[in-house]
Amino acid sequence: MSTTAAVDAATHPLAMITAAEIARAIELVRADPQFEADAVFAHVRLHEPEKATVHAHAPGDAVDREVDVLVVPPFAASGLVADEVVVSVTSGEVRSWTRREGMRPALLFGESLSAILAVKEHPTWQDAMRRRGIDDFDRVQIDPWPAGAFGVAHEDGRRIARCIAYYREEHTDNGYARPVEGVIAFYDQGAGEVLEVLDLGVVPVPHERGAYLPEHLGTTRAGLRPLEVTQPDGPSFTVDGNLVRWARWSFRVGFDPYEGVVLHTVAYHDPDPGTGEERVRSVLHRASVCEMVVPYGHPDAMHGWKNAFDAGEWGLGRMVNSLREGCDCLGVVEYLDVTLASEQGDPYTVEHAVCLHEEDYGILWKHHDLHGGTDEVRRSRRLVVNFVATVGNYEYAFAWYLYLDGNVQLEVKLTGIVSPMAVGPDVADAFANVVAPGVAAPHHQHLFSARLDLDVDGPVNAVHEVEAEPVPPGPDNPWANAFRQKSTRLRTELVAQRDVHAPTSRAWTVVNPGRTNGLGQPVGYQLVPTMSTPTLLASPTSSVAARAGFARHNLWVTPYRRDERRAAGDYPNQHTGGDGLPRWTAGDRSIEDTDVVLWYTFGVTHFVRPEDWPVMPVEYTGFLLRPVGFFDRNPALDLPPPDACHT
Ligand SMILES: [Cu+2]
Repeated sequence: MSTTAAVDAATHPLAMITAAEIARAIELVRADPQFEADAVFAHVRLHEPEKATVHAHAPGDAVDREVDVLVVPPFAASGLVADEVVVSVTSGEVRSWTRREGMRPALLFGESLSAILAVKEHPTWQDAMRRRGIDDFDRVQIDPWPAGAFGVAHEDGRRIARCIAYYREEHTDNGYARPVEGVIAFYDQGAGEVLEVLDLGVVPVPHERGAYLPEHLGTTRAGLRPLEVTQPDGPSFTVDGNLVRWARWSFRVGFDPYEGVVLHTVAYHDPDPGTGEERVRSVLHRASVCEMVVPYGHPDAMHGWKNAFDAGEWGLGRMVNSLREGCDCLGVVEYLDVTLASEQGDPYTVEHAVCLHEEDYGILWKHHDLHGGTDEVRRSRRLVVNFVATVGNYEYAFAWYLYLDGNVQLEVKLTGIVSPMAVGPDVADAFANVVAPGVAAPHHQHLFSARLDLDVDGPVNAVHEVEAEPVPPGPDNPWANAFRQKSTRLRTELVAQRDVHAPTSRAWTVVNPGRTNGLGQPVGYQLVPTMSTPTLLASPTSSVAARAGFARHNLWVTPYRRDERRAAGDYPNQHTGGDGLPRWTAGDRSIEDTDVVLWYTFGVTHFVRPEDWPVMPVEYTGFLLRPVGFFDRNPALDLPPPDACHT
């Protein structure tokens, strides 16, 4: 046993992982005889405790802290394997060490850096650059991409990346404005060598630099005066460790290398209408964006293979930004730092990775009584938990909102720079839109999977599909106007693979059959598709349809299993498909009166506009969870009128 300084005991099973816990976990892994010299660490994260452990925990209880370490041994020695290790940093023992044969971790940053250096030195690649008039390779930006699974010889038994290139005249140029079309280098990340350089044909490198930095644009517009958010008495929320309390809500903020922010134990502290006593009512045990895929819809050899799994192949948490006050977040802001591990196992902290603050959100409710002469208005306010991931060219800002009326919302803001292609003059292309002279952007989708472990007043829940059903005209419908609310119980997993249907306002309600409200109705929360959302457009026979099976339907429901965490499985990188939701649901398990998990696929189909260039104004997607019979009446009735309304 080593002599490392003791790890401070965590005070809650869901507390965020600390630098000391990471260091201790790595020390334990390195000391194990199964550890191979020069192995690297794809992730080091909290091994989330069992639900029962979380529920049983009382303040002051001892906590056994387990840490997940994904070890990637040197490729030459062990081939294509990943070792899943669980250690207890509390007891100082390795709890399990599981070798996963044939599995590839997310792309490793260190290997991506090696790929860039190796490609630039490769004579075939250099010749391809010279054919495009590029002699100074320092001005070339190389982006390694996850290669997908297409049955090409390079994939077999290897971890590979496809490396594509962009030209930067100056260091701070927008590289994406000048794609170097037609050149793909296949890089073997395990062996550390370039396997092949493809040259699909020369297209001129676009000339415009696609500038967006103020110093390149010259002038900025005038006329907008300061808009400041002031909260003279401070914010209405508190943060204690990772426990947040605000306006009758409480929850814990977790952070995962792939999912980014995870909300744990989201509960509403509901005053009993009779006694006024506070009842802590569970809504969500855990909520996150567990996977996402960006399938491109262009059929040519340069772009047809692009299907980035930005969570599972890169890591939304690994790509998190530090947020800046007054820029990313406005108002009285509290930040959470997160601690991650480098691939060498060293802990590092991303400061201000998550921000929390309140936003005014217009009117919450209002009535102007024409007869009685009263006029009542209440302001809506929301608490936001926000983080931003930069995945290469794109930015994704994930905002979880909690509201005063019991609503919970996830909004994803898509911005950054679209992935472009260079096009010759006068080339009509049905699969891409021109955004600048010589530059087009292939059509693509961004499809997210939210994993929502709802525990509505407890874990035992049932799921109903609810939608409008017009009634045929007849004696029972003499005005031919009638429509009823149709509610269909979803009883098994295969039946519960459902799609959004806007004409009938289809939504899904999770109820607790054992708990009723004051009106005798089962309490519930409803998943509402508030924005138009597609499913996967690629053919069911495509590689991406097999690998991102979750994206073929908007809704999936599974019985809770702790290790069913990521919609495309734990190892989507170069996976040939079928893992995750399609595999788990193949047995068509019962989802009746059990602990259910909803998986919601949502997103956008992006036909890129000129206005999306050179940097894209935010496009929004997301969904809403709202109480349906969870309360007996408007839970925001007791809000005080705004001070300014007293006159
Ligand atoms: Cu897009």
